[in-house]
Amino acid sequence: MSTAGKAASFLPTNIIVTGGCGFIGSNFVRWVAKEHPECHITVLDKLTYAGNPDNIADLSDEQVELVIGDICDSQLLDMIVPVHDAIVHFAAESHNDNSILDPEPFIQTNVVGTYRLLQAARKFDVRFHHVSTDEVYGDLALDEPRRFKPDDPYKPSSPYSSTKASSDLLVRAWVRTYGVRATISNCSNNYGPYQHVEKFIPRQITNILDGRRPKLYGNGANVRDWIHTEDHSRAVWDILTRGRIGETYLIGANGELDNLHVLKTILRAMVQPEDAFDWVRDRPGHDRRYAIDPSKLERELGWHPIHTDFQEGLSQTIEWYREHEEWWRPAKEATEKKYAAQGQ
Ligand code: NAD
Ligand code: TDX
Repeated sequence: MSTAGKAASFLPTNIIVTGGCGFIGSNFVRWVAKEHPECHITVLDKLTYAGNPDNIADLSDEQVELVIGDICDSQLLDMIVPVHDAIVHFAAESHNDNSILDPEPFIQTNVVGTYRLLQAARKFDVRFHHVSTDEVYGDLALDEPRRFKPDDPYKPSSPYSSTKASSDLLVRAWVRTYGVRATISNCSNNYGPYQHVEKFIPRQITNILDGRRPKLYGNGANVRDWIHTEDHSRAVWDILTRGRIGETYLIGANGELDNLHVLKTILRAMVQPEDAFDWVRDRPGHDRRYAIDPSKLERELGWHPIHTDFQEGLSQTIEWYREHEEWWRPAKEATEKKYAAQGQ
């Protein structure tokens, strides 16, 4: 029997969050723990270089349990999935630059891992929400009035985005063929606390805190559509609990800004001269612009972003990195060494 199109409308009480020790996953876990204390959360995380158990260490052991393991491990999934009522799937290799250097882990985690989770969701009839990215739609020209819509064709450019696109297609097929109760969300660029120092905003903030110069790729004109990670968390919960099965929802907060503008905003907020940065080698195949049309999510589920003042959200994020040097310091040196080897 087809499940497509039906509203999920359920309140999960025992969920698995894959990748719950990463940036967005841990922010989601923290948000659910606070807003839905009735919901037990099992975090399934391999703790790659991007996963940090400290991100959720202060949450109650009774509500949040960490299982260290790989989403590709179907024996492990057979053990933990049956006692849960939903899987919220954040785990991924998530950094474009890494995918250009070595695509292999992206194929494994993003494609094979999603496949194994879908098989488990199917076997144990568990609700599945797949967290994906706007990058699956490719890029837009800088002057194009259009924004991405859920039914746009997939045109991924990088090894990362092509593996995310592949995983989305698997989810769509598992809904249609096997009746898996799944939804997909494709979100724009997130910012906020706990983001790895390899990513644009934390890299520049921690460079300045560390006495290094920020690094801007290409000509700085590339546009990203910024959303605070807490607004992303709320949208994922709304889709998980009230979204229509088989549907794709785009999550975005009307936050289009070019990279040069974002960098200058960081420099000003940190009382640095606006030209105190280095232009560095561009990313191969660098997507020009992402832009999300979130109207389906707003119309169907009544979701709206709360963090609408980017400058304010950015200032809070800068403060978080200023106050949490012990969190970012261990990864900083190796990250910058890797960039330097690439001329970035
Ligand atoms: P991240 O790199 O910060 O975290 C990824 C987490 O997944 C880490 O905790 C890591 O240990 C874990 N992980 C990786 N491989 C695993 C495996 N095989 N098994 C179990 N755990 C594994 O990523 P993020 O930026 O928080 O992104 C989370 C999700 O959101 C990803 O699916 C990403 O594609 C998507 N997304 C990210 C953004 C963004 O701006 N960062 C925007 C839209 C969508
Ligand atoms: O040092 C830098 N200098 C720079 O100019 C870095 C690290 C990046 N950039 C540019 C490249 C991009 O145009 O900044 C922009 C943002 O870069 P990233 O933080 O690497 O993000 P992006 O490639 O846009 O992808 C992000 O958003 C979509 C996430 O990493 C993905 O996981 C998500 O799917």
